[in-house]
Amino acid sequence: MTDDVAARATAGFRSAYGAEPAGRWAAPGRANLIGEHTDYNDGFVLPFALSLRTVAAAATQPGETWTVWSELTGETVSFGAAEVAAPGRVTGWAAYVAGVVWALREAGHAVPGARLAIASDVPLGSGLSSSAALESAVLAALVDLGGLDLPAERRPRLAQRAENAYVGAPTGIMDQSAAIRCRAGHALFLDCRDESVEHIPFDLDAAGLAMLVVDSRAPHRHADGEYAARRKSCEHGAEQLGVPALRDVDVAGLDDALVRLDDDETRRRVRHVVTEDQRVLDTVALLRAGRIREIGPLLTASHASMRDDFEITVPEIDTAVEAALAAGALGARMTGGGFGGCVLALVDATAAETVAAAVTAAYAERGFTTPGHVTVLPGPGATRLD
Ligand code: GAF
Repeated sequence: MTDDVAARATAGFRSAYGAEPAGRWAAPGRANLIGEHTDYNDGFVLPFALSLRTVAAAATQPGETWTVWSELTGETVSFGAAEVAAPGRVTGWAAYVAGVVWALREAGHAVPGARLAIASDVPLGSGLSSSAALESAVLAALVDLGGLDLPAERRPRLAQRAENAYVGAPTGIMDQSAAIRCRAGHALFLDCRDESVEHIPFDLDAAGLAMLVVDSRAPHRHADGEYAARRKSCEHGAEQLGVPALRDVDVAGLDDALVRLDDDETRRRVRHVVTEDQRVLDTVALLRAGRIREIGPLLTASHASMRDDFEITVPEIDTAVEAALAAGALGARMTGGGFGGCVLALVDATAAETVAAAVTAAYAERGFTTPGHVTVLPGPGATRLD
C-alpha cells in the first residue's frame, strides 16, 4: 500500500515539475483506541497509527515560494511569503500545507522554498485524521530539506498550531501526536498535559485478535460546530469547578463535582471526560499486564458514554457498534471526533468477516449506505522513506 502511495507521489512530482524529488516522507492516519475528547481537556489518549499513509515527495526550490501538487485535484497550488504571513490566506486542502509553513516561520525557523507532491491512502472525512497525516508528512519534509532543528517530540504542537490557527479548526494534540510519535506494534499512551508518552505493546496477532475498522459512511453532520460546542462546554465545566482543566477532576470526586455544576448538559459532558480519562488509564493497565482481550468492555463503555453523555454519535455509528457486539465483538466504539467516521471493533481474528457481515446486514435492514470495513494493525509514525 505504502509502496503504491509513495510511487504515486513520485509520479505526481515528476509530472508536475519535470524533475526528481529529493526525498519522500510519509505520515499515517490514526485510529484512537480509547480516550475521546480528552485531549483538549489536558487528559489521556491511546491512539495507534494505521498503515494507511500520506506521502509527500519534495525538493527545495529557490526563494520563498511553496508549490504543492495533490493527487486529490491533480492541480498545483503556489503560495509565497505574503500568503504565509498571516493565517487564512490560503484555503482548501492547501491550507494545511501553508499552515505548516506559517507555523514553522512563526516559531523562528528559516523554511526553505519547496515543491511538493502529495498522495494519500488515508480516506478523507472518515475520522482517521487525514489532515494530521498531511501536516505531519509536510512538516517532516520541510524540516529535513531545511535542516531545521525541530525534534519529533516538539513537532505535534507545531502541526496542531497550523491546524488551529491557520486552518481554523480548534482540535487538540492527539492526531498530530499519533501521526508523528506512534510506533509499529504499539499504541501511544499520551498525557496531553505534558506530552509525555509511553509506547504500549499492542500485539493483536499474538492474542489471536483483530481490530476491525468499520467506515460508517455517515455524512459528517455539523461536525465542526458541534466539536467547538463540546469544547466550550468542557471549558465551562472546568471554570465552574475552579480547575485548570477537566483532567484535574478525579473519578473518585466526580459525584461531588457534578452537584456543583449548574446544568444537566454540562454535567453529562463533564462525566464523559472524567470517566473517559479513567477508562484510558484502565485500558493501559490491562495492556501493560498483557490482558488485551479484557479491554473490550472498556471500549464499549466508552461508546455508551459518547452516545449518552457527550452526544456525538449518529444512528449509523450506533447501529455498527450494536451489530458488531451482537455478532460477538469483544468491544466496540466510535473512534475520532464524532458525528460520523469509523467504528473500531475488537474481534477474535477468526470472527472478523462474520462481524463485518453482521454490520453490513444491519445497515441494509435500516436502509443506510453500505459501510466499508478493513482490519488494521498498529503501524509506525511519520518517517523519511528515502
Ligand atoms: C478530533 C480532534 F482533532 C482531536 O484533537 C480529538 O479531540 C478528537 O477529535 C476527539 O477525541 O480528531
